[in-house]
Amino acid sequence: MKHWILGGVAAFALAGGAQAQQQLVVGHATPPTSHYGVGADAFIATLTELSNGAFTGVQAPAGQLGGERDMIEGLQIGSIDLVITSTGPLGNFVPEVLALDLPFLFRDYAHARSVLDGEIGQEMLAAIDKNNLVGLAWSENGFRHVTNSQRPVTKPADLDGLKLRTMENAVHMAAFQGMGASPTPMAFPEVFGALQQGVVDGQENPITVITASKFWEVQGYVSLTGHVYSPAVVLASPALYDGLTDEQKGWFRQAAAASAAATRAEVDRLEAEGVALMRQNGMEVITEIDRAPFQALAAEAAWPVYTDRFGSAMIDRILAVQ
Ligand code: EAX
Repeated sequence: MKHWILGGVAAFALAGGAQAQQQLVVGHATPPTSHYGVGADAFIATLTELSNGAFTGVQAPAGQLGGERDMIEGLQIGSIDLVITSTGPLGNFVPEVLALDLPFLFRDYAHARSVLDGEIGQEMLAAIDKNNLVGLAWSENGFRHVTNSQRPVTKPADLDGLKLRTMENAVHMAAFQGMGASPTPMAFPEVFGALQQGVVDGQENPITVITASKFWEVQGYVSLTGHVYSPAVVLASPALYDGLTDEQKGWFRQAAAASAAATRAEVDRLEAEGVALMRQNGMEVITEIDRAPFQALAAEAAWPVYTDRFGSAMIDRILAVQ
């Protein structure tokens, strides 16, 4: 009798009387103090607080779990819990999302955030959910700019012949092909080394990523082309998320919203301070760019990659958002 009671008490404690703690891992491709790192920390802190410690977490930064495409695949097979990623490779899994990576589609940050925080953003998260992923919230990477080691880029002809690393994204590759560069798709963890070795001459990324990655060590020029607004998204593995209670799912969504807010605030900070930081570290920053010729070539080459498959209704809806 005594052993049974003892066993019963122990079993009760293990069954949840004493809150079992689960440690999660949040993967992303940029340094731990980057805009994604700040977002990962905010996610973890918020979830830990809301769950009263039932869930804790650590970030796996800087591509420790692989490139963004690898991490998305890890979510699908359940080997990775949570990822903060750009939409770059996501279009290979959720083609509807390619609309968000079209060059020169979003007017500015306010426009992009209005779209993603509204019904279009919700529709895109629902499309993500249909592809063995869970889209928790839209976060942010930022407007992308061209860096290279060869020359200042002020007009499309300056891109001629440049070997330019792009994300593994059909829209981006078509855009740079159209603008005259030679696009090379590559996972982000390989980019710094490829630039250092001269495998590619340049790449394109937001100020957040250029500064966090210290690309000034291997790139002498940055041209503020702002050719693509690069969304980011907080994703969960269905293997993790589907096993949660409704209350716990609410905690994860609140934590994802806090993550996105922290990342956006860091993007705003670096948009204000990043040009000076890049110049202080030796980059020639070309700020005065006539974007019209870039826009004409990029849109003509890249938009059909999306519209041939989905038409232009979504584009028209995005353009109509104030
Ligand atoms: O999401 O691959 C890229 O250029 C991305 O901007 C980077 O991984 C951050």
